[in-house]
Amino acid sequence: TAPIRLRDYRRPDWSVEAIELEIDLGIDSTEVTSRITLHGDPAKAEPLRLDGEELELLTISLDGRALNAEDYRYEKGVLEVSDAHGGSVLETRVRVQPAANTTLEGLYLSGSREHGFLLTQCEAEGFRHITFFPDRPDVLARFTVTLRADRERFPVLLAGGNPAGSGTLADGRHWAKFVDPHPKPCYLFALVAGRLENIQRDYLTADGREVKLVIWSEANVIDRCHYALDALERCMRWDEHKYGRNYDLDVFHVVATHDFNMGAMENKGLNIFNAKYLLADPDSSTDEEYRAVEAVVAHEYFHNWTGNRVTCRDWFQLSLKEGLTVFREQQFSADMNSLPLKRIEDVALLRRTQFPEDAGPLAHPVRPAEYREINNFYTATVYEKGSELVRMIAGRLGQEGFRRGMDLYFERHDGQAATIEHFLSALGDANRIDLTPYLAWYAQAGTPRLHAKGEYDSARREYTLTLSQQTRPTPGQPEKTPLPIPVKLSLFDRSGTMLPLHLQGDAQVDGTERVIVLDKPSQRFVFKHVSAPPVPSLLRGFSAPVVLECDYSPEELALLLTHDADGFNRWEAGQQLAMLAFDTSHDGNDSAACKAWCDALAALFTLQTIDDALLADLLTPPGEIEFADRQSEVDPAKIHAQRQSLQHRLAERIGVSDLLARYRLLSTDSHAQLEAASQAKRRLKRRVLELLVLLDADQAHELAAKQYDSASGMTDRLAALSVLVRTNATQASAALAHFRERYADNPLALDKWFTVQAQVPGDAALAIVQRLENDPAFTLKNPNRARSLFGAFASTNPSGFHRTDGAGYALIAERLAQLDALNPQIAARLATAFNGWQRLEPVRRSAARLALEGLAQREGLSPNLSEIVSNVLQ
Ligand code: B3K
Ligand code: ZN
Repeated sequence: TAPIRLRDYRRPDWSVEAIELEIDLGIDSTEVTSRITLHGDPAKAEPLRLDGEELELLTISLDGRALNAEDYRYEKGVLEVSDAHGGSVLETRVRVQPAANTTLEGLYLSGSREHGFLLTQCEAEGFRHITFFPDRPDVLARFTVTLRADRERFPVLLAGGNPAGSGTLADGRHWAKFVDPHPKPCYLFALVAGRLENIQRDYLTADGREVKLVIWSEANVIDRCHYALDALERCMRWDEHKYGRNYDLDVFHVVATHDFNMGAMENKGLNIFNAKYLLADPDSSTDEEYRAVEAVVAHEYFHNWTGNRVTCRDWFQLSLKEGLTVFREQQFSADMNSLPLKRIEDVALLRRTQFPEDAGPLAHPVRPAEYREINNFYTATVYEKGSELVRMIAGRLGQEGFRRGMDLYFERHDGQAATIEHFLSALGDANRIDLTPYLAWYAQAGTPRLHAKGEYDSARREYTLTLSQQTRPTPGQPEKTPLPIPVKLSLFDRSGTMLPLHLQGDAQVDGTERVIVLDKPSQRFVFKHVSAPPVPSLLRGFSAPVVLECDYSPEELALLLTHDADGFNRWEAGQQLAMLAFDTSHDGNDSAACKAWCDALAALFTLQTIDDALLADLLTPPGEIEFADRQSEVDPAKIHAQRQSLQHRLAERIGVSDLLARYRLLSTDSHAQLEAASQAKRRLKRRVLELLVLLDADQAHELAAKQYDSASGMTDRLAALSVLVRTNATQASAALAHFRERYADNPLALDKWFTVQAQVPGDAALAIVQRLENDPAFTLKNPNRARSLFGAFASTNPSGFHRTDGAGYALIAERLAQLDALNPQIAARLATAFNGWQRLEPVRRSAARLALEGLAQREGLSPNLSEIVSNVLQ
C-alpha cells in the first residue's frame, strides 16, 4: 500500500452535520442503523465516499429511497454512493460480530461470552468497523445514539454525551438514548453494554455545572475504583485552576476493562480504561501503579479540552493532542507529588524509550510526514518528545505567557480540528513572539547532540561557553537543520555556590540561573566578572530533549551531584558521572569517575539529609538500554555485567553495615500508607536491598524472604519477590508459588508474576519464558498478559532477549506471527523490541536479521506488523 502523506491533505468534500445511531446489541451479532445528514456541494465534490471495514451491509437508502445495486458500490473498505447532495440523509443498516473480533478495535467483547460486556475502541480508525462514515478527525458531527439490548444480559447501556431517556421494549429488551451536544469526530464515539457496577460522586464545576462522575467496572473489582474517582476529582479541579477549563457534560463515565490495547481512551463523556490504569488497592498495586492511575486518569480527562473540544485536523497532527496532554499530565502529577521526582521519572522514560526510537530505523518526526498504518504512530516520539516540545515552548513563554497562549488557543479553536501551526500561532500571538522556529522541532527526527565547551580566561575574568549542535541523519532525512535549543544554566564555583550571571550583551545581572538559546550550528556565550574557573550546570530541568556532550571532569560532576540544590540536576549530574564511570572502568580497574561517583553517593547516603525517594533515584545508575544507546556496537550481556559491577562498587563503597542499618531503619515503617514519606521509604528500601544482595546474597535473600512474608502491601512484596527471583535465591520458588496462588483471581497482580520472571537477566530467561507460556493462565489473546510475558522479556530484559544463539529472537518472531493473526496492533508494538538490532555486535546482529527476515517473508502479515518489520529491517 502507498503511504499517506501530510502534504496531500485535502479538506473533506463531504462532511456530516449529524449522525443518529440505533444499535441492537448482541454478543455474536450486532446491528447498527445509521442515519447521517450530509453536508457538501456535489457540484465540486467527488462522489460521496464513506469508510467501512468488514461490514455486512443489510439495507441502504438515500433520502428515504432504497438504493439499487447500481446506485452504490462497496468494496475495499469504501462505500461509494452516487446522487447524494447537500442535506441528503443516508441510512444504512449493517451487521458486525463483536465476539469474533479479536483485534480489540471497533466493537468487541471483553471477558467471557457468559459474563463479559461489549465495548468499543475507535481511535484511530475503529469507527469504520462499526458503521459507514467519513472516518477522519476533521469531520465533526452531532451524535445521537440509541442502544437496544436484552435487559438481563445487558442491564447497563452507556454511550457518550448526555443521557436522553431510557425505557422498556418487548421481549425483555430495553433501550437508552444519549445526545452529545458537542460535535465530535467519530474516533471519540464510544459505547459500553453489559453487567457492570458503579461508584459515583457529584461534582460541581467552577462555572456551576452539576456533573455526575461515575466509574464502572465488573462487580468483583468495583471496590478498587475509589482511588481513581478521587484522582478524577483532583484533576478536574486542577484543570479549572491551572487552565480555567471546566467539564462540559452532565455526566462523566469511566469504564474499566481487562481487554484493552493501550492504556486508556478519552472518548467524549465515556472514557474507557485498561483496568491496569484504573484499579488500585494496597494489596495488589505498587506505589508506582498508584501514580500511574492518577496520571492516566488525568491524561484522559485533560483530553476533554486538548483533544476533544479542540481536536486534530488529521492524524499527522496527533502530537497536537498527545504531546500537549502528556505535558499537562506531567504538570499535574508534579503538582500532586513532587516536581523533581516526576521530572526524573519522565526524563528516564524519554531516554529509555524515545531516544532509542529516534536513533534507529523507526525514527520519525513528532509530526511525521507520512505513514502507512496510523496505529503504529502512537509512539514515544509523538507522546513523550511531543511533550518535551510543549515544555520548551512553555518555558520560553513563562507561566503566565503560556496560560495566555493556551487561552487564545481554546478561544480560537474550540470546536475545531486544528493543526500544530494553529497551536504555535495562538501561543505566539498571545505573547507577540514568533514561535515558528520551533516548527522545525516537529518536522525533524533524531535527538540533537548538544556539545558544550567552557574556557576560562583568568586575565579577563571571563568564562566563555561554546555551544554547538549536531543531529545525525535519520531514515529519509539525511540533512538536518539547526534547532532552537533553550539551555537553562547556572555556574557554580568550586565550593558549590552558584555565581551571579553577567552575560555579555545583557544590561544587568540576571540572577544565578538563566536560559540561553542556541539556534545556530554553534555559538559563543561570554560570562563576565567570573573570579575563578566555574563548573557549569547545563540544561537544568532538562530544558531541551537533547543529548548533552560536555567534557566534565569527574570532580566537576561530583561537585554538582553534591551541591546542586535542585533535585533533578543533582540526579542528572549523578547519571552523567555514572556514564563516565561506565565508559572508563575496565577489567575491574576503577576509574577516577567510578571512584568519584561512589564517594559522592556514599557521602550523601550517610548524610541522611536528602529525601529518601530522591536518594533511591540517585543510587540508581542509568539503565542497560541507556548505556546501550551510547554505544556503536552493542553487547547486551557485557553491558549488563558492567552495570552490575558498577553497582557492586557502589555497594562496597557504602558497605554492608551501613546498608543493613539503613534497611532496618526503613523497615520500621511497615504500613502501606500512600503518603509521600512512606512511599519514599519503600523506594529507598528496595534500592538498598538491591545493593545489599550484590554484597551478601545470603543475608539479603533472608531479608527479602522476610520482607516478602511480612509485607503489608504490593510495593514491598513485589520488591522482595523481584530481588529473590532475579538473583536466583533458593527462597524464590516458594515465594513465586505463594504469589501465584494468592493472586490466582487477580489478573493485574498475576501479570506482575509473569513479568518478574521474564526479567531474570541473562540466558536463563528464555527457558523461564518458555515454561511460563505454557502456564494455564497464559494467553496471547489478552494484551496485558501477552505484554507481561513477551513484552517484558523482549523490551525490558536486554540481556535475556539478546542471546548469542538467537533463540530469543526466534521465539519472539514466532509469537509475533501468532499474535498478529489475533491482534495486529499488539503484534506491531511488540515487534519494536527489535529496534536497534543493526547496532548489535555481529553474532547477535546476524541472528536478529535472520529472525526478522523470516518473519517478513511470512504470508498474510497485517499491514501493522509488516510496516514495523520492514522499517526495522531497512
Ligand atoms: N488516545 C488514546 C490512544 C489511542 C491509540 C489508538 N491506537 C489514548 C491516549 O493517548 O490518551
Ligand atoms: Zn492521550
